[in-house]
Amino acid sequence: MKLYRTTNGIFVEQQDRFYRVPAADWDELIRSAELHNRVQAAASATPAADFEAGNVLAPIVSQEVWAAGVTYFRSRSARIEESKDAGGGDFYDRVYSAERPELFFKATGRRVVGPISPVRIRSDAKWSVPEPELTLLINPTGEIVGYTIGNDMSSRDIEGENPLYLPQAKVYDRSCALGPCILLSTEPLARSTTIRLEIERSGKTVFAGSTTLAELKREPRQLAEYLFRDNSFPDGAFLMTGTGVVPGDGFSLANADVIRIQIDGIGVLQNFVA
Ligand code: DO4
Ligand code: MG
Repeated sequence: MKLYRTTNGIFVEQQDRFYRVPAADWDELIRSAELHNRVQAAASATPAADFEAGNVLAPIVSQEVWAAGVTYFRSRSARIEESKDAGGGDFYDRVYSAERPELFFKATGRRVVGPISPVRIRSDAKWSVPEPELTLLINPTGEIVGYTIGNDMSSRDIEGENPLYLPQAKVYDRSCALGPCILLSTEPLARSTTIRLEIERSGKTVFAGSTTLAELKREPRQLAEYLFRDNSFPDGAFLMTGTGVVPGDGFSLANADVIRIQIDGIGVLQNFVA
């Protein structure tokens, strides 16, 4: 079942049909211990005729967005390279193999955009990339209740200059995209699940790459458990699980680039830079 937040209410998609989901509001539904049962019940009513893809919003209101880093070997290597003048080799390598993951605050709902909307590159960054990431939706009790697609927009020159600049490289207006829906499931996704990134400039593909969850070094459940240690999320939280697709060092995003991220079983999140 895929859950959508739209300008016209909340809908669930099941077997290519859409149904309205009764709820006081998005936060109330996401907080609910009965989320799956309520959505399942909605999907056994009469299908709705008023779902429109153009009305889809980011699936977030009061949830915080956090992110895990250096969870794929590709990210470890890219970070070691970008931060070599700052002595980066050691700490990125150490966090890749440490038991404790790197977790950082990424965004509030206000900084997040949904599908088809513009993401931003920082005005003071010279090297910016999208990061396509499987993103967990975790309920207030710490249980993974669904999955969405995330884009962790990153300013690589700023984080590479000094790791203490990470919050500036990662957190700014429209630095995060989520959507288009929540794939509701408490089961882990298959390790063969593929994450694809395509970047288009003036109608031409300028980067394409992919990875699978088999390359993700950490278990999503373990990442969620670390996030919820001594930390409470009364409205639930999103946790991006890190990138395994990093364009080559010569590539930087430019204005009007189209970013397309596809994850098997969830769909496609498309945004453009503006
Ligand atoms: O350590 C810096 C950020 C890492 C990150 O965002 C990722 O690996 O996806
Ligand atoms: Mg990332």
